Amino acid sequence: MSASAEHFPGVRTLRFEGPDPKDTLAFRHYDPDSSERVEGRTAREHLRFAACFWHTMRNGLGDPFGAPTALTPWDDGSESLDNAKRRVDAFFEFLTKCRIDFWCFHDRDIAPEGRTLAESERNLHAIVEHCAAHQRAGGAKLLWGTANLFSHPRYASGAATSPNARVFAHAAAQVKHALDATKALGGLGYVFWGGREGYTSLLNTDMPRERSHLARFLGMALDYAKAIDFRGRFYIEPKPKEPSTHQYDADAATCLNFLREFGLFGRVSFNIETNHATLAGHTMEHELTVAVAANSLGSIDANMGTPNLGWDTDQFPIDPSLCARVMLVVLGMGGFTTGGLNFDAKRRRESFEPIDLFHAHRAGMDAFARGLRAAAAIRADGTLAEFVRRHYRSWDDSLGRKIEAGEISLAECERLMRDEPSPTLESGRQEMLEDLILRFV
Ligand code: XUL
Ligand code: CO
Repeated sequence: MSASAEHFPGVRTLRFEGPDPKDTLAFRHYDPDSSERVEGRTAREHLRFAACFWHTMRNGLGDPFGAPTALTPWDDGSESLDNAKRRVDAFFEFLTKCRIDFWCFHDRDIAPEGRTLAESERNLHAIVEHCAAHQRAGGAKLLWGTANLFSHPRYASGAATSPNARVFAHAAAQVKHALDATKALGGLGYVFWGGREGYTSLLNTDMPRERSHLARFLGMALDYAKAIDFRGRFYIEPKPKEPSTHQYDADAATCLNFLREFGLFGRVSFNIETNHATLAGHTMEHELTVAVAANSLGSIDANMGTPNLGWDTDQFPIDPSLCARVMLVVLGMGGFTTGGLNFDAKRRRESFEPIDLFHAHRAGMDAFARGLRAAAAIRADGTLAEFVRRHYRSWDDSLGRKIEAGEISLAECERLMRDEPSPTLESGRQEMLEDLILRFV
């Protein structure tokens, strides 16, 4: 690790000041040093915040109509290894000052791509060593790594699902290197997000063949992880579209079907992202609930979108109500194990100063601390869980139990019900329950 200059001069390590802070950069709700426990863990142990290298260090904040705006005084704009190392230095300084315990990366975010895979691997290796030195010196730990299999023109028609077998092989080699890097950094997980693993037009696409190639690719990665004794957990990160018109990893239910179809169920779990859930026409709670029901929720990409825009705006999750609904599901599954809350989020183009990185992450961290507290209070209060239990109580009677156990036939149902008056329902009380949640947020 180079004895580097300070890249965020004038920014002090963020502190907790409570609800009425003097400093706009102080935590109001998240106290990383508090020993107070909810459901057996401190807020820090529950929330496991991560920042991502790609948006934090590599996103210039350009859009299709305008040039990048982000000010990055530590970055000389070159593809040199020295510049890459300086970005890493700035990133770890940011993580420490922002009190963020974990980080995530794509291979090509942290290290420049070379002319050959061998040269790219050498670059990656050099930067991984540099990151490892920061980690050893007390810096953040690696939540997960991944490979960028979507930016380079060779991946225009997909990577594992490319019509070209040599592109598949190139991508496989890239994943091998990315897995080596993730293992070297002690990564707790590895993500597959299928940006272009899908199609833009079915006219030129052999969908069944592409899906089987994707399964083969995952299987090869799992085999390699075993061979190198990489113990991290594999996650698929579902998303329905963008950049592809249709992605094969569209949503959690689609991915579960895919994993079961190809015998991969139980070996790969999910990294669920809020803005991807809403792009799929679901709520985040829906996606999380589907994943948890299959015992497959690993980690979360924490962000939010602007629903009326309809694309992946990757905004910081600053809505405590949303965070409470997310944390209700996370607490319901007993909390994270290898996963955490990765801010896969970028500042708006207008928030271009380095200090905005701190404002944005701080706001997201405080919103999740509020969400955690609210979710724990909702669970302690018990009204919601009791309502749901009572709503389904007929299933605990003898008829319900027999149906659930498969001990009653269609003909027997007919015999029992034919002369009974039509059953009546009880109210679902949706508005009362929505309001109940708000009481705790
Ligand atoms: C893209 C996205 C990715 C993945 C990692 O929408 O979320 O950044 O998180 O490849
Ligand atoms: Co993501």
